[in-house]
Amino acid sequence: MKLCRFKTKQDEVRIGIVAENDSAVLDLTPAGVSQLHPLLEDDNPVARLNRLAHEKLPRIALSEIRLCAPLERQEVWAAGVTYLRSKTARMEESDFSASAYDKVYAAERPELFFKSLAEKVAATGESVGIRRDAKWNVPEPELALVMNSKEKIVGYTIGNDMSSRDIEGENLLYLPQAKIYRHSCALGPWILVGATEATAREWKIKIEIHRNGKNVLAGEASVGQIKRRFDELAGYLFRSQVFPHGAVLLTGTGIVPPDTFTLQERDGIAIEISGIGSLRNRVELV
Ligand code: DO4
Ligand code: MG
Repeated sequence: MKLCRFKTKQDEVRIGIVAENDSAVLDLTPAGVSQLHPLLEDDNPVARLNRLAHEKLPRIALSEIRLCAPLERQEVWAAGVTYLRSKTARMEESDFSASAYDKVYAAERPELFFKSLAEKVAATGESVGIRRDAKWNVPEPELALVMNSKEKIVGYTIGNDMSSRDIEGENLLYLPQAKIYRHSCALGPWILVGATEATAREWKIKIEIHRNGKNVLAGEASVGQIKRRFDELAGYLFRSQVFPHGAVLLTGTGIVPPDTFTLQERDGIAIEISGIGSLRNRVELV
């Protein structure tokens, strides 16, 4: 079951169930649902959504609405160096930080960092940013876990952890500047509710980057290559911490473009996760 936030032509934000092979949404407003939060906090969100889907609800074509980022007040966090490919790439990027990446990949405690406030997240169709003071900018296509306030993984969405690799490579302490800036995080297009970790681990993550009508980069990874279990990542995120509005956790990237590649203004980024859908953004200079 796919759950979305969308804006009507009158600019009203509503909650919907994505239906008919992703071509329409069922507007949950007449059923009294105006926020994601109560659905994500429900003891059995899948059963609740199945009941709602059987009610007589208005159906709106996807072409008639604008999808919003599928979150409300959740903090967005990210895990790093969860794929072998990410560890290798970061060790090559920086002599200075190489041993830190090597150690964190093997360590019991994962690397977790704050990524974004909910209101700063770009939705599908919106722009993602590359910093004007960076020379080497890349997308990081990642599976995102959607967790409620009780640490339960309720669903999944697609994330882009936009990063400036030259800033990150210069000094590990610059990580927040390499990772957290205007439009550095995109999430969407919606939340897939209820899949198990075993199912999610079968999914493929693909990225394509288009420039002036040409495909300039393509890459693929498998969710199954993530080294750590999802409940392990969630468990560390919630240690000595509370998330009253829930949290979204990006699970790390397994696709690293060649070192000669950097994003340019107006590039189109399409990230697809086989079980979820696709997240599409254009690049702007920020
Ligand atoms: O510490 C660097 C960031 C790692 C990261 O974002 C990733 O592996 O996806
Ligand atoms: Mg990342």
